[in-house]
Amino acid sequence: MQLYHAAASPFVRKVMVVLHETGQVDDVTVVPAHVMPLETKDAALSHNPLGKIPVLTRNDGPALYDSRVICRYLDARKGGALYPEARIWELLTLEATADGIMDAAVLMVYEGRARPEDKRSEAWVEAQWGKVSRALDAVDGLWISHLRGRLSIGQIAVACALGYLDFRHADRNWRSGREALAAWYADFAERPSMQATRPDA
Ligand SMILES: N[C@@H](CCC(=O)N[C@@H](CS)C(=O)NCC(=O)O)C(=O)O
Repeated sequence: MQLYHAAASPFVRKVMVVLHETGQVDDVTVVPAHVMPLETKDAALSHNPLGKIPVLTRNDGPALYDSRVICRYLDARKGGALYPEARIWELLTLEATADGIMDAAVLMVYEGRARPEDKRSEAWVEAQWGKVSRALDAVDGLWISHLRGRLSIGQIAVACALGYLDFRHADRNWRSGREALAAWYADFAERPSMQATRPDA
């Protein structure tokens, strides 16, 4: 299998953490990808018409995207422990919440990098941060109990979202007023799978 990859992408990191946690790192060859909303040439586009990464190519079927599909596929290959049936809808909603944080945080970066300066909107950037902030409050409150206990895709997704906030939006100080979440992340970030996939390493 080949994984279209960029170390800075929190969505790619989710997949990499799942590969580490399920013992499948050696089953995948990493292919560097250079994607941006205005990019039309990267090879990832030949596998994903949306032009986004991660993309996972397989020998026995069509390429898979996006990160939610790839993570579930990889986990299913190893027995499905990251998606326990008893809590499946809650975990998938938690994963969607974390992915939403990543979506908004990535769009904030694109606003500064991909859009010409005179067309950038401060109000739009702040509205994206509003989504991040509300979602963080929900994870720190409503969802915090789901971050405890056995490893799940919900935990991995939240950790990758928080890692991205540290990487790209450290000045926003997401930990402020969210002590429970900050304490949980300090612990989770020590896992070898998280250390091996740090975007700033
Ligand atoms: N929902 C997708 C989102 C993936 C995504 O937005 N990836 C970014 C990199 S972090 C990307 O490929 N951006 C290129 C673009 O938007 O054209 C997933 O979970 O895989």
